[in-house]
Amino acid sequence: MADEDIILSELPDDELVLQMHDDLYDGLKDEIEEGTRILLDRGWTPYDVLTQALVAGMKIVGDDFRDGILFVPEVLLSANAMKSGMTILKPLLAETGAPRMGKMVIGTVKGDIHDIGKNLVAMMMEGAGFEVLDLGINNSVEKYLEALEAEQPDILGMSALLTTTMPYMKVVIDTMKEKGMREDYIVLVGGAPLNEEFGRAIGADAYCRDAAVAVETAKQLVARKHNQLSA
Ligand code: B12
Repeated sequence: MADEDIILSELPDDELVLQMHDDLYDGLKDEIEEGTRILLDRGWTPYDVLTQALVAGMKIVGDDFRDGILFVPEVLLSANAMKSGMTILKPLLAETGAPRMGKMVIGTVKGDIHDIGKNLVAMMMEGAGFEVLDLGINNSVEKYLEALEAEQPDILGMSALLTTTMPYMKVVIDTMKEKGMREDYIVLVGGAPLNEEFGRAIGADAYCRDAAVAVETAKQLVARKHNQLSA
């Protein structure tokens, strides 16, 4: 069947999700927005739409980019389609009425323009009751430190998607140590090429493999920090 013959609203859930993976792959923004709204209307939780339709679809894009089947212009279209779906979900994820849990400053490191994962972490943290200040992409150590001093958050989150930019996280942490401010903040790091060992080696408090783990880890570490302060 040709694409134009497909009526998204007539597909059962499982086929619609597969179709959304295809549409994300093809960078079809309008279709992704429509599919996102249909799943929500059918009673899907925003989190399930995000993980099963959007993040799972982006995984396929990522695999084919890695294998040289897709190239930057195509992946940019997919990323834009993903972002338009995320824009619909964002207010819904933030609407949980959770009590204020703490504050986070988050940003992608210098030299790196990937922001989808960072945006997702920011969204999920907001949904879990954290106040989030998003510094965007390509952040220098000075930008991070300025934001820490101005905002006094509980958590600093850094994202890097390139093996060439992930060492910059250590530059930021080392500078925090030099200035005697490392212990004032919980530092969380994430991004596809990182792992726990790397997180430990650069002196972060934790590496988080995805946004759900980031939320759980943040809650635990903030609770621990508050207990220490009140002890
Ligand atoms: C989309 C994408 C792009 C888009 C980015 C659009 C955008 N606005 O973000 C575009 C097309 C612009 C792009 C460009 C490039 N890309 Co690119 N990109 C990707 C791709 C396909 C998907 C990334 C993504 O969005 N994933 C979906 C999100 C949801 O997952 P995530 O980012 O991993 O985030 C989750 C976790 O990691 C974690 N997390 C992330 N950040 C943080 C932060 C904190 C604090 C915490 C706690 C957790 C956390 O939680 C997130 C949510 O669950 C990846 C492939 C991959 N497998 O990752 C390549 C990939 C990262 N890119 C790659 C490359 C090489 C490039 C380019 C250099 C290509 C080029 N030749 O120009 C440029 C780099 C430009 C630059 N200077 O940054 C390589 C990196 C290889 C390497 N080892 O370094 C990858 C791995 C593809 C590959 N296998 O070749 N890219």
